Amino acid sequence: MNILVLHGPNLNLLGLREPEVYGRTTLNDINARLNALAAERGAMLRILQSNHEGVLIDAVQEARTTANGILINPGGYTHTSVALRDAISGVALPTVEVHLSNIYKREPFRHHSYISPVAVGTVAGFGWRSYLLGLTALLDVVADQPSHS
Ligand code: CA2
Repeated sequence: MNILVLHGPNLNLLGLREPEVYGRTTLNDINARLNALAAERGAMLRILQSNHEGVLIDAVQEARTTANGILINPGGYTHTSVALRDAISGVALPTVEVHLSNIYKREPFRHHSYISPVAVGTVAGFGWRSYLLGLTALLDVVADQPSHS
């Protein structure tokens, strides 16, 4: 099973800035925990962080032929990007949206996600654990698909 993990803009700063909002765990720490979980479950991850919308969209499109599912924290693009949503909808791969923070507890502009309607589900508010919960759910969803051998 192959999973594309996407981290959106500014998530490269995790653990280095604003620890009161996003915690002290770095993106490398999260990626290591995701890889450990994937190994336990017999899955392979391709992990990419980008600050550029087009790079994220290209990765989603590529996943159509290389991955069985997508785990994504779209960062600020959650609330702005019709194009990223269209790409996810277009590849029709099971996609789980994750957020470190509980976006519904924050500013009103964070309460709307363009991505949620094209995701299988969303995990938000559990810090770095949101990613592990999201990956666990995604691997279960992919394994349940009739097409999965
Ligand atoms: O809670 C999340 O995971 C978010 O996707 C994070 C985005 C934010 O725009 C979303 O509303 C919710 C922001 C990521 C920026 O990460 C930083 C980390 C450290 C320092 C500054 C930004």
